[in-house]
Amino acid sequence: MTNHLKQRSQQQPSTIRRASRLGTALTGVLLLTGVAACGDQDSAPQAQAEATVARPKSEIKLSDTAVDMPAQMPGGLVDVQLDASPSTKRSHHLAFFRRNDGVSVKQLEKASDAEFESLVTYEGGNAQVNAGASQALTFDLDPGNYTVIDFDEQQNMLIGETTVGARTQGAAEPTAKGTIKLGPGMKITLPKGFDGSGVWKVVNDDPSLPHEAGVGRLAPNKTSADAVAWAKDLNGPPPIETVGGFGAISPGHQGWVDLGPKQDPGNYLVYCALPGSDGVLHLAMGMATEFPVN
Ligand SMILES: [Cu+2]
Repeated sequence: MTNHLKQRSQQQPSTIRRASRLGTALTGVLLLTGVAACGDQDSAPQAQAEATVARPKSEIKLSDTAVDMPAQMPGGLVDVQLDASPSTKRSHHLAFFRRNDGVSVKQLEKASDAEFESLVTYEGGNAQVNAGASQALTFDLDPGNYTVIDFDEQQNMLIGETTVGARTQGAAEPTAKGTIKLGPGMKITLPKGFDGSGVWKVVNDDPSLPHEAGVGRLAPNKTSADAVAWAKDLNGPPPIETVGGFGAISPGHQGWVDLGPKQDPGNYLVYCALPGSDGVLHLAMGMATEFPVN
């Protein structure tokens, strides 16, 4: 895993590099979630009665030395607040990996690129949090054992561990302005009126691949085609700067991200910079959709 990530970090400028790491690290929670939620709703009266349950909250403190996270987290929908210490000198990009049953932390650390994806479920993550800043996310976590990796720009990793317990039954989904659909295939579908601010739901509709929803600002006079072309060889300055997003999630999974206040006017992209098994970034295969901020 380490080599896999390092390799990408050396190739990619920091903004995309970060998003890609996020994507890789963060994906993976919602397949089971979606299935469970459907099952729960089979009993309509019960589901209605339970819909008043508040979503549980978890806080993760980020510093230069540790990922300070709860040893146990609730399963299902959970609001997660990432708070970066004002004194931290690194950026923080977290990825939540649920280790498949029986997979140890050591196995993950030793895994090759090809092995890694078969050992985990991508459960989501953030794009980047810097010193003194916070990020609000809502995950839909599958119960199990997790390795949470906090990457900085140089691909240094801080590793946290947590155990995710049973799903909170009846917790309501966050109120979102719409849903960003990842896949199927190298396609991102933005909801009508998507403006890159506020709370958005992200779902992975791909049958087999993890995807992320990075949000980036295009450099002046650059287009999504320029970003796609750049992602093919990563030569020269990136035409896009990451401003937020939700990390990688496995097929059938979902999450929510608060993209914050309105961005500066300009042209933006929602993109996925996860690498495929051949190392080619999904972005290079056209996985980006442009939107304006007026
Ligand atoms: Cu993708």
